[in-house]
Order: sequence, then structure tokens, then C-alpha cells
Amino acid sequence: MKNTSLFRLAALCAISIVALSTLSTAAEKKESVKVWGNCGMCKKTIEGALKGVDGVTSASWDKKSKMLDVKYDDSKLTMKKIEEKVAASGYDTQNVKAADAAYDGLKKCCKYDRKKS
Ligand SMILES: [Cu+2]
Repeated sequence: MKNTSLFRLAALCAISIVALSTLSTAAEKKESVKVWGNCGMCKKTIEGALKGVDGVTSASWDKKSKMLDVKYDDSKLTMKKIEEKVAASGYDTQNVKAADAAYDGLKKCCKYDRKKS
């Protein structure tokens, strides 16, 4: 009887220690940034630009609101870096403008109206 409750207590301690350590190491941040684009293909390209990027856990762009929701580990990369990755695929973001060559490479339907610079 006594042994089992002691074992339970030890197990509980072990579980809370594991839970605490994962909490402190995974510094996940959630941020939203505006990304210009038109359609479902834009969505694929924008989200695809962040797929497999180390530190980015999720990326979701909404074509109506033009907002990109990103979850990332801010010990691995910054929001600026994330925006640069998106811009490299041809899409202007709130803070980073895509290179003209990357924009020109987009499919016709994806050529969104750029703000005049
Ligand atoms: Cu498109």
C-alpha cells in the first residue's frame, strides 16, 4: 500500500519535471503579419516558403484578410527572417518587399497589386 502511493508520488514528480522542462525550452511565439497575395496558389507558395524552415512550427495565410499567422521559436529565428523568406518567394510583406525578379516570376493570377514604392 505504502509503496504504491510513494511510486505514484515519484511518477507525478517525474511527469511535472518533464512538463516544466519542455515548457521552458520551447519558446514558441505567435505572430501575424500582412502578406500581399491573391489566391489559393499564393497561399500554397507563401506557406510553402516557410515549410521546413528550422524554428517555424506553423504558417497559415488567409487570402481574405491577407494575414499570415506564424508560430515560431524565437530562439531560432526572428520575424524579420520569416518575412524575408516569404519575400524571397515573390510576396511583399508588411516590412519586407519582394525582389522585382521574384515578383515577375509569379504566375499571372498571382500578380497581386503592389503598393507603389
Ligand atoms: Cu495566386
